[in-house]
Amino acid sequence: MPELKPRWDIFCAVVDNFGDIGVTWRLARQLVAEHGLPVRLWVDDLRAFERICPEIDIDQAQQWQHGVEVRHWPAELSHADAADVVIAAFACQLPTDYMDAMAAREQPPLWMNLDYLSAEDWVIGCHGLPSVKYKTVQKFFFFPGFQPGTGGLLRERGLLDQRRQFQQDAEAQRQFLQSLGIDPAPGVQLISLFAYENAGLASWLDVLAADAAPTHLLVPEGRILGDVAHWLKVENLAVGAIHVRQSLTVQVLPFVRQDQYDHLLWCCDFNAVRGEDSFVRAQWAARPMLWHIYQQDEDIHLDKLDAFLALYTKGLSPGAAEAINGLWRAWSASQPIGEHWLATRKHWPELQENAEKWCLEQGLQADLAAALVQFYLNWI
Ligand code: TRH
Repeated sequence: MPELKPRWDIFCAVVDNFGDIGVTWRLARQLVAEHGLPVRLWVDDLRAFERICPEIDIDQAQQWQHGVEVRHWPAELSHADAADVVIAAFACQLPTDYMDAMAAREQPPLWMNLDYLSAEDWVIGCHGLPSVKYKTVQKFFFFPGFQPGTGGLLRERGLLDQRRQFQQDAEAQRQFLQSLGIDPAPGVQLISLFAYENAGLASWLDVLAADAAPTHLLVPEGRILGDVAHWLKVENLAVGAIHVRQSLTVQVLPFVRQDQYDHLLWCCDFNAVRGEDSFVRAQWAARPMLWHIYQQDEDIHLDKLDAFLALYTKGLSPGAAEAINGLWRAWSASQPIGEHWLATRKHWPELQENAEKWCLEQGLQADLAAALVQFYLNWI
């Protein structure tokens, strides 16, 4: 008799932006592709999903994409049979009917809360601990992270080899960039910019424009475009727009599918990223980067920023560490970063090396999907 695979349900409530759906979609695909598991992904906002996966039919309550059963999670969810493993992403509240169905099972499911990513030390102590209970069903904390003892980071099998090969293949990069309408001048510095609104942007663009070396800045459609338009002194910026100011070429890109975005990061010399998922993907690109952290109440995000910086800058010389700390902190506080950028440029080779080293080190950890599967195997 064929072995019965445990069924997995992942619940994703889209709070805002694309991080919630970005992470859960990646995880669902990986559990199917690499672990052969039957996975249902419940999403309350299919429009957000459609932005990162254009094949999504927003009118379908049930559809299959990349082997994942995608379910629209309606306001009222009844008659759902509970799976063997249930993941509530980012502390989303499961429907009561569904929790009742979990409790009604003969063998209660493994129920986990997949938390937000943080480099803070307390995460290690809390990862895997029991959380609340619903009737007979125990919930567990599952924390992604950068250090041993955490749940690790999402990383598909073979991703780093794929990335290396692509970065060594100038023609593949040229073709990819061309497919997005990007035709960089030879030797130009390529930078991608994905960020929230940021008053500090103008100071960076001033410095890039005045630099002797040319820069081609690639800006996917999104929240930062207003600040870019303001600096360019144009009314609005549509996809495909290209503007040149002294040494700086600014180009607006469409919002592309997740795998294309990865390739974009791999092509660039420097990536400005935000939130959670693009932040991790830029680390896998192994190039110097800048993180616009998601702002939280009472500035608790600043602790997360400092915790990550402490790990990321550990092996750097004091000058390079100071430059990166200054740049990242100023950017996340929407302060001018022109001077910090110039300081950072002075340490470029060291920062490139550090980005490679960090990626290698992180790549040695078990990836998050494998860690979840292992958690389940230890639990049964
Ligand atoms: O969109 P975000 O700001 O998401 C945020 C964070 O996750 C934050 O922690 C969370 O609390 C909040 O949402 C609700 O940034 P993030 O996490 O980088 O997600 C963006 C996703 O969009 C990521 O999966 C990459 C993807 N993407 C594309 O697929 N194509 C693109 O062109 C771009 C720019 C991004």
